This record gives sequence, C-alpha cells and structure tokens, in this order.
Amino acid sequence: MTDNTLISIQDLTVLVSGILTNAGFSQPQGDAIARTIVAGERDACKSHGVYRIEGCLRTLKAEKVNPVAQPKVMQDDSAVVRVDADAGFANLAFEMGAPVVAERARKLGIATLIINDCTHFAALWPEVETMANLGLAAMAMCPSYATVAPAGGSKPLLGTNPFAFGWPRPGGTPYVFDFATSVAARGELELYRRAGKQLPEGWAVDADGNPTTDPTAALAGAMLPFGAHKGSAISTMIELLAGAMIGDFTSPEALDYLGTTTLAPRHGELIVVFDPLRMSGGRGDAAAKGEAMIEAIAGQGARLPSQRRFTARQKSQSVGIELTPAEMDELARLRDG
Ligand code: NDP
Ligand code: PYC
Repeated sequence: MTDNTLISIQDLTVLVSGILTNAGFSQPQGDAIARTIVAGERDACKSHGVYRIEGCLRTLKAEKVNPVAQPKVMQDDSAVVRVDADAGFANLAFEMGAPVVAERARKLGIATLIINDCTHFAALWPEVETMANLGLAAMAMCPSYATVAPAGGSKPLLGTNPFAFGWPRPGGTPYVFDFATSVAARGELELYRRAGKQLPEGWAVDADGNPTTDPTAALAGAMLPFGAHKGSAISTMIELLAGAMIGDFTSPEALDYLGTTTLAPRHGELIVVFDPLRMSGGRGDAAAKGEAMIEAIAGQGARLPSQRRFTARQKSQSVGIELTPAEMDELARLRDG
C-alpha cells in the first residue's frame, strides 16, 4: 500500500490547464500544453510530465514565451506547410498544422511541417504518433539549447536534439521511437539530481571536460552524444535541417537568446510526413512488409520501442495516473500559488 494518488487523465488535464491559464496562458494554449504534459505523465515519461509545468511557468515569468500566442498556418500548393507559432509553445502550433500536413502528404506522397518561432519543452512522440494514427509515417526533430559536447570535444555546443519516428501499424499501436541524441535527455539529469543519485558513467563531463557522474557537475559541464561520433553526427544533422535550413535558431543561438538552461528553449521544429501508400508506388504492400519486419524483431524477444509507454498508457487509461504525494503537493502549490 502506497500513499500515491490515482487521478484520471481528464481530471489531471483540467488541473494542469487551470494552473497554466491562471498563470496567464490563453485557454487554447493552456489546453494544448496540458494535453502534452498529461500525455507524458500518462505514458510514464516522467522527464516530460508534470515536472515540466514549473519550467513552463518559469519561462512565462521570464517573458521568453508568448502565453496568448495565436499560431498561423501558412500553406501553398507545395510540400511545405509552415506554422508561425507566434513565439508560443509548440503544442498548439503542431495541433493546428497536423491536419494540414497530413492532407498534403496524402496528396503529394511526402510533405513537411515546419514550426517556426516556438518554444519546445516536450517529447516528440506526440507528433509522430499523431501522424501514425492518421496512417502516415513521420520523422520529427528539433534542436534544443547548447548543452552537449560534440564527440571529440568537451564544451557544450549541440543540443540534446530529439529525434522521433512513427510508422502506422494496421489495427495496433504504431511503431514509434523517440530519443534525445545525447546519452540521456537533460530532464533525466535533473531527475537524478533531485533524487540525490549519481549518474551512470559515460553520460557527461564536468566544466573542465573531465568525466563525471555527479549530476550537478554534469549540469554545469557538458552532456555527451549517444553512440560517440554517430550520435554526434545525427545531432549535427538536426542542427542543420531543423535549425539552419528552416530559418530558425540552432542550439547555441537558442542558448544565447535565453541566457540560461533553466527555461524552455526557443527554436523551430521539422516534421517530415510520408504516405506509405503513395511512396510504395504499387511495388508491393508497404504495410504488410512493415508488419513482417516489426513482428520478426518482436519474434526474437526484442522489446519494441514505445512498448513500455503503451503499457503504462493502458494502465493509466484503466485505473488512472499514479502520482506521488510530492507530485500532488507540487500540483496543489502551483494551483494555489
Ligand atoms: P529513452 O532512452 O528513455 O527512450 C528512447 C526510445 O527508446 C523510446 O522510444 C523508448 O521506448 C525506447 N527504448 C528504451 N529502452 C528500450 C529497449 N530496451 N528496447 C527497445 N526500445 C527501448 O529516451 P531519451 O531519454 O533519449 O529521451 C526521452 C524524451 O526526451 C524523448 O521523448 C525526447 O523527445 C525528449 N527530449 C525532448 C527534447 C526537447 O528539446 N524537446 C530534448 C531531448 C529529449 P519507451 O518510451 O517505451 O521506453
Ligand atoms: O530533456 O533534454 C531535455 C530537454 C531539453 C529541452 C526540453 N527537453
């Protein structure tokens, strides 16, 4: 028996949205941010769940995000759909752009959703899962702020630059992965620090470039890319495609703009959407071939990415989201204060 509380997805969404709108976010902004935060908590993604509310409020207080932003969707007949997020959080901008880019991808086979001038504090699986639930494959990526040393370097330059991929599966949950291109998300380091735990080796270096397992020294130093030169190159690609190419901040520019890593980062986001039906060009059944590959992976006993998340989601949907007394106290403090 624990002292944990079970709260329904609906009740937690109303509570989080209320905290955000009381703080000054418009209803559409507050609702979209709340949906994303609660989806993270529902899926046991603690590093992007209710713990992020405080960061959203800090970013608002520092006047680094527009709480009443009205995103504008811009489209022509090309494959590029652009949403100007109006300096707001990315969540509402994505929700507005998603049906438009899905329609474009169905028409052209491939389309991109570019979100400019947004603040992004969240995971990227909501983006690719939304597309997969519409029968579309998608890749999503964005820079962050400079906190990661390139392989062979020792100073923060790259962001933790997340990359996500989604593939629709007939009649089931999609194949989705979503990871930071650093060894771990920065949110994880902060959770280790709060828990008073040492980091695993190989995650970070301190401010002098020496390997460290102390989360405080790591937060003051640099995180490391996953997979050495390979993760470093993928992270660089994200800086180029989802920063330089779309006319938005790279991670060092985002850090310069903010002047701190304690606020949510401002930059852009790139989502590339494919219609597997159109892309296969009649050369076989893409969905069936995809299923054969995914089932063969699972058939070896390997766990599919997002499986943990989908299991957590099922539990949350049936019994509610489990929050600790400390998390409930924090929510009450934010609501009342
Ligand atoms: P994890 O390492 O926790 O997970 C990465 C992916 O791998 C997930 O899809 C996960 O599925 C899957 N996975 C984990 N373990 C296994 C396994 N043993 N076998 C198969 N698949 C596995 O993610 P990170 O810590 O790198 O990133 C966490 C989140 O942080 C991401 O959602 C990312 O988008 C977000 N982030 C956001 C940033 C931003 O600027 N907005 C910056 C950096 C990160 P499952 O979830 O089911 O465990
Ligand atoms: O967890 O690395 C992270 C992160 C950075 C910005 C948002 N999330």
